[in-house]
Amino acid sequence: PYAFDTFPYEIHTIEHIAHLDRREREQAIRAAGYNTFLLRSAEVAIDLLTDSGTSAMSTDQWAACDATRATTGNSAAYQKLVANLQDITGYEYIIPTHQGRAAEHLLSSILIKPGQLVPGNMYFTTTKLHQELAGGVFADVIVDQAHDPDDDFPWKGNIDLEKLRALVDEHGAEKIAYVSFEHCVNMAGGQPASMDNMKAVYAWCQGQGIPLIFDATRCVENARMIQSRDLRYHDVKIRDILREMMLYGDGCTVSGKKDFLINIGGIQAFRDNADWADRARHLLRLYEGNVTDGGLATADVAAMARGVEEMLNDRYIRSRVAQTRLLGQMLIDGGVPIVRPPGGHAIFLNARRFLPHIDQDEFPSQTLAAEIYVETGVRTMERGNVSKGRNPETGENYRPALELVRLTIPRRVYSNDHMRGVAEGIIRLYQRRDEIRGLRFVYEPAQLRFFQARFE
Ligand code: PM9
Repeated sequence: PYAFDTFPYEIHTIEHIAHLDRREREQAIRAAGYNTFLLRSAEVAIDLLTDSGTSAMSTDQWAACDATRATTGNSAAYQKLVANLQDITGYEYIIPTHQGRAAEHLLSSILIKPGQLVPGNMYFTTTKLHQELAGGVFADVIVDQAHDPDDDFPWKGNIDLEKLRALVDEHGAEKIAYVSFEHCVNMAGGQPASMDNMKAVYAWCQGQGIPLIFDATRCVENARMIQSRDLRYHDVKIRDILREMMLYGDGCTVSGKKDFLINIGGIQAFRDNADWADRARHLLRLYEGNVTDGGLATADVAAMARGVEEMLNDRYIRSRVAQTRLLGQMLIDGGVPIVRPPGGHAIFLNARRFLPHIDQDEFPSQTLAAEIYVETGVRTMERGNVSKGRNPETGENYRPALELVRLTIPRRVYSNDHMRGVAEGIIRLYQRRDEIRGLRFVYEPAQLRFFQARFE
């Protein structure tokens, strides 16, 4: 039967975008130290830096913001947020935080004893840093396919249970703080985990007495991938898929700035461990704000309470993931090397294949992000060895297998016409790729260097 299948919303307010000429863009990127993070937003035509905090909110969300009274007390917005998320996740303890890394700080402080290992399906920058600050050591247990940009395996976010077993055999279960399981793994290219993998890993962890905590930042996109790629779930609602996914964990951290369709906010949640929840609330009070707002204004809590309802709209999430796939397909058709298959929130260019003549010591991903800006006015993000940093023991730059540039699509912001413009510009750049030269540091911060680093 015919199904009406367009974006399930219309545009309410518009914002004009910049139009700088090429010479102005060259000046802007030089002034920004060839770091796209340091460009001024007014200099950017289409902003694909991040999908974090960049969603267009709905009229209902703005109305919910407007209708709240500012209070640090137990607001109606907080009550609604807790009720909604208890229903969606099945978890009892729902604790708002001001964003994802605040939840990571709480979790790492509670669950990690110095010297313990934290196995995870690839690292994320802030997650790994908080694990290390708590004395933990990250161990990568993602499937091998995730490190190969050309492998079309549909579940590149899966944990390799054999790698996890080997780690526990070698060190003992008591040496493992918890398993950190990210949905739609960001650094792997927005690649999902399968339902079977979540179920199997959780069952095994339970047998070993090891907690499993999700990074559910992009849980809805992961649910959509399950709906489209796993035949058994084709006719199952996103809400029900998500509820099943969350069954296979003891809790989660969330950066609400992504799938929750808000500009600021996060969550720390636990299934039923009252002790962890108590300790999280204690730390929250100490470092962030009230336990009913996590340091957020009540209006932001209200926007989150409404956002978690809207994210479950099947038509919305289908169009969201389809838009990302469309951009990926246009680039593939133009011969541009991208991480395959296209992920949920972003398309990742394979900078090693785009710029094979630039050595990793000259930062191919950083270089490509800067060149894309000059060519098109589009802002993208480096996700290669500048993000990965240096090996603390040797001081050398890491040389990760994945040297990527991320084209991250904000939710409900750009049309497919914008995607066409992005693809055309990058295909044009690809055709003159041999002219592109590398970069070197002129300023390198000690931690999370990609945010503030400058190059020439
Ligand atoms: N991700 C992103 O652009 C925002 C800033 S870091 C460059 O992808 C995961 C999977 C994330 C994430 C943020 C955080 C931290 C945790 N987990 O930014 O603190 O992708 O809300 O969340 C960014 P917050």
